[in-house]
Amino acid sequence: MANAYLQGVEISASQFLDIFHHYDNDGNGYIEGKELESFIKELQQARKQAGLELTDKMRAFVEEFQTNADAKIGIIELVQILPTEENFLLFFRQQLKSCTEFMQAWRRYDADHSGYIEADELKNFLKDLLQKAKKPYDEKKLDEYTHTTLKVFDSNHDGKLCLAEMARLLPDEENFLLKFQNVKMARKEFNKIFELYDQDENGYMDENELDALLKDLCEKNKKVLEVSKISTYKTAIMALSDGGKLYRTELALVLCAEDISAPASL
Ligand SMILES: [Ca+2]
Ligand SMILES: [Ca+2]
Ligand SMILES: [Ca+2]
Ligand SMILES: [Ca+2]
Repeated sequence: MANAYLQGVEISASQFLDIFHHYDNDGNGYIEGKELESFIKELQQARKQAGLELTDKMRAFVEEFQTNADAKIGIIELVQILPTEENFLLFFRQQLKSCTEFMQAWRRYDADHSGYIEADELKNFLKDLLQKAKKPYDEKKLDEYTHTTLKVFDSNHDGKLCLAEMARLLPDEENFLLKFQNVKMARKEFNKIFELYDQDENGYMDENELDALLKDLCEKNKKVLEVSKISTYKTAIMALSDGGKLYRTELALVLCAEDISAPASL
C-alpha cells in the first residue's frame, strides 16, 4: 500500500514512485484537486500513526496547498517534501533551472539525435549529474536510478523519453513546452509551416526566421502563448539547434504532434 510508505522514516526511490502513482489517480503527471486533498490527509494520518511529527518541509507544504484549490504538484515538488532515501531526482532540478539549460542538455544527451532520450542516454545523463554533485554511486545504483527515472517520466510507456515527458523536470513557470503542447501540428501542416518560414530555403531556420514564425504563432494563439515571451521561447528553442542552424527534426520536437523521423538534413 502506497500510503503505508508515508509512515516510513525514509522512503526508497521505488516506494516514492509508488506513492506518486498512487495519488496521481488520473495519471496526468500531477497530483491535483481531490488527489492532492487525499494525499495531504493521508500524509498527516500516516505520520501520526507512526508517532512522527510533520517535518518543517511537510508542514510548509500542507500550509501552502491545503487551501489552494488550483494547486497541482509535480513529481519534483513531491520529492522535495518526502524523506526519500536518495533525492537523485533533485540533481536534475539543480542542473536544469531554465528551459534553455534544459534544451542544451537535451541536445547533448540525445546523442544519436533520435528525438528521444533512450535508457542508455538517460544513464549517461544521470552519471554526469551524480559526478557533478560529487555523489558516490556504483553501477547498480546507476541502473536503479535510470530505471526509476524512466518509469517516473515515461508517461506513454514506450520505454524512452520525448521532450515533453522530460520537460516535467522543469519548474512549471519555466516550462513553456507545456504551452506548446497545445499548439502542436500534424506532420503535414508542420512541414508546410517549416517550408514557409525557411524563407531562404536553405533547409534550416536561423534566428530571424524562427522569430518570424514565433511572432505569427503567438499572434494566432494568443490565449495559449505569450507575445511578451517570444524572445524567451526563441532562445530556448535555438538551444536545440546545431550552432544556430535549427533543422526540421529539431523544431519538430517542439511543434509537431507526430513522430517525424526524416533525416535532419532533408
Ligand atoms: Ca493527476
Ligand atoms: Ca536518442
Ligand atoms: Ca515515452
Ligand atoms: Ca533558412
